[in-house]
Amino acid sequence: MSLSNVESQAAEDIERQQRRARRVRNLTNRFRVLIIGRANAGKTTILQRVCNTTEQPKIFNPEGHEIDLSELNPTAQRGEHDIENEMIFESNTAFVFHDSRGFEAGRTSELDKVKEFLQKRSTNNRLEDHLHVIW
Ligand SMILES: Nc1nc2c(ncn2[C@@H]2O[C@H](COP(=O)(O)OP(=O)(O)O)[C@@H](O)[C@H]2O)c(=O)[nH]1
Ligand SMILES: [Mg+2]
Repeated sequence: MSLSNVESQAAEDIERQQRRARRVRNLTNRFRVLIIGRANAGKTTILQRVCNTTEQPKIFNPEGHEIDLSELNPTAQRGEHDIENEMIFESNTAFVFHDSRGFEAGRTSELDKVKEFLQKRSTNNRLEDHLHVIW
């Protein structure tokens, strides 16, 4: 394939992805993103950029109760990285994020948790509960 072919193929792929993203956004007002990466990789920072904000995210448990991250205790620390929790920036509630610290070599528990999470989300009836992006 020539370079220009590769470029036009890439442009087409982007266009298709954009069309798909628009379709999902028309169907639901909550765009749900799972972000996976090591602690301190810069996940929260990247999500702030996506939402064009510098504010700290708010974290809610699956029952919708806010988790107070100002208490720097082990429970709050865990709360921030529990994949089940929802993370939102108040200035841009169109996005809902889930955070996973990723899979370290030799540890399968985190991977199992993500697999189970994906399985559960994909079989949910409500589109807004589905995951739309895994990053
Ligand atoms: N040098 C540098 N530091 C970054 C970058 N992105 C984030 N950081 C810093 O890395 C630290 C961890 O970032 P954070 O977004 O909290 O990571 P998370 O644990 O993956 O959510 C913070 O002190 C950020 O300011 C980057 O692109 N370059
Ligand atoms: Mg973070």
